[in-house]
Amino acid sequence: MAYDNLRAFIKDLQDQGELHTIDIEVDSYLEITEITDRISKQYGKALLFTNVKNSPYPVLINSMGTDKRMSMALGVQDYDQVAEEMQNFMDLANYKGLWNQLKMAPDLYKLSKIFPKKVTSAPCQEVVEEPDLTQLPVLHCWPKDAGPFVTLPLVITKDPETGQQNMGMYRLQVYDKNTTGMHWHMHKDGKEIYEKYRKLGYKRMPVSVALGGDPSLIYSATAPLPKMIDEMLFAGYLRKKPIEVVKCVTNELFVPAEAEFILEGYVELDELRLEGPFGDHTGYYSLADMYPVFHVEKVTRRTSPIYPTTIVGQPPMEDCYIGKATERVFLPLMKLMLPEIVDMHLPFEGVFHNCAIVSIKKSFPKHAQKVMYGLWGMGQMMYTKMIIIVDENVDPHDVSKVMWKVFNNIDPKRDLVLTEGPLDALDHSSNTAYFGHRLGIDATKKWPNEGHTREWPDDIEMSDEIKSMVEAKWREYGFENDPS
Ligand SMILES: Cc1cc2nc3c(=O)[nH]c(=O)nc-3n(C[C@H](O)[C@H](O)[C@H](O)COP(=O)(O)O)c2cc1C
Ligand SMILES: [Mn+2]
Repeated sequence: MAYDNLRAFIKDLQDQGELHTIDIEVDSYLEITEITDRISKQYGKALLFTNVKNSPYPVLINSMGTDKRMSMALGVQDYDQVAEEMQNFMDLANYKGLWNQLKMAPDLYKLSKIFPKKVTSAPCQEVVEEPDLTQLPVLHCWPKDAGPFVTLPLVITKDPETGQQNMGMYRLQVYDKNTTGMHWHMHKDGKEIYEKYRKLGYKRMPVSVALGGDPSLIYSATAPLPKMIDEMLFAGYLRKKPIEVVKCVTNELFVPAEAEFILEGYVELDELRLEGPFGDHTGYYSLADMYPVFHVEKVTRRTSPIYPTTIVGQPPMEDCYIGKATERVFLPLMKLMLPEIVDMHLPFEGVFHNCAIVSIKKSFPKHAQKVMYGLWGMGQMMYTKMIIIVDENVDPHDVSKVMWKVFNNIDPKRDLVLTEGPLDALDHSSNTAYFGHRLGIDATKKWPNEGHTREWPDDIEMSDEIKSMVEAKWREYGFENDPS
């Protein structure tokens, strides 16, 4: 089921017993973080704070903080439902040229049903006002943060050459009433578009930021989509209904009509300012660095808007589930390019880009190495610091099993691959920002034609016959639980 907007999602969370409302006064300085962190670690409910000190607006947090709520946000029972349809979407979104258009005529009809739909009046423009970001209940998340940060923003930009919009989630450090940092990392689409404006000689680029909207739209801003795909189109696909968009009051960008707040403005192309530190999803503070500045010219909003946010820190937290959705939704695409992949697991502790465990159908010597290099060449997988490859009979989600294979199956000199290449901007371990060393671990069974001349022992496993016999007699042995 698609939600029209954030409040429809909140209502459903409430109806399903997934929302806890807190009406006593709370402070956006650290207190909301401490409450939410505890609830996250207990795998608890979404939280709605209705009475936040020094702000007229309520705060919604942890709304996608379990697999159940993340699935609700995507409008599905479980992630696999979305994964199944991913291929169709890529075919659709990638249509090019007349021949393809003709070939895909029936599909284009489908595309027309998910393309963002322009409207002329919108709830997100019920109120148009001068910016005062200090009115928003922006969280100062952690003690050593440089200030308050907007943590769930949908940053909308437009490619100056193709005219296509992009929507990415990049945190905003609030500096004062009308300026924030713009923390798009080096490898992201927002930054690439910024560089295009610079190269073309512009002085500033239009940027608008939406807060709120259908949760599938919020998710889409985080999804590692190929550059040519507008995240709003993807959101339309997820919700099987177009995202309604409205033109901004002060610039040419189209923003989600159902959002709670829109911050309209621009980024100067020759201005940088110190941004951070910020307690980040690695569980560490990301270091202060120079980033562009976002100047807000107008705030438009609903009459009674709700401020959506999240906190990141030591896992598990809400963003882990956003990442888990991405792991599941994008697996079919990876399989398209690397069909030998059976399954993949990005453990929470690896905060997505530090560890990928991948099971493969191994069919030729050094196949594991081929998959590692393939992944390091693929979109945002390029900065996966550690890739562990196991055989297809090992479930990558069973980390204990995986570690058993790693500890026992590897000859370190032969089976470890050390490469140098891009790392995520948040990596603090490398002595150089943005690049460093990555490790591949081939934990598969080694074959004679890979140079392993000794016999490789079998896994110890009981015969099916004895297993069935024992299962059948389980209760006769006096056990009351299931035999599994
Ligand atoms: C809660 C949250 C906060 C994020 N903050 C940032 C950020 O500050 N900077 C950044 O470059 N990416 C950040 N990301 C990751 C990007 O949103 C993600 O890589 C996305 O695919 C970028 O979109 P793009 O490819 O269109 O640039 C964040 C993700 C989440 C879930
Ligand atoms: Mn993008």
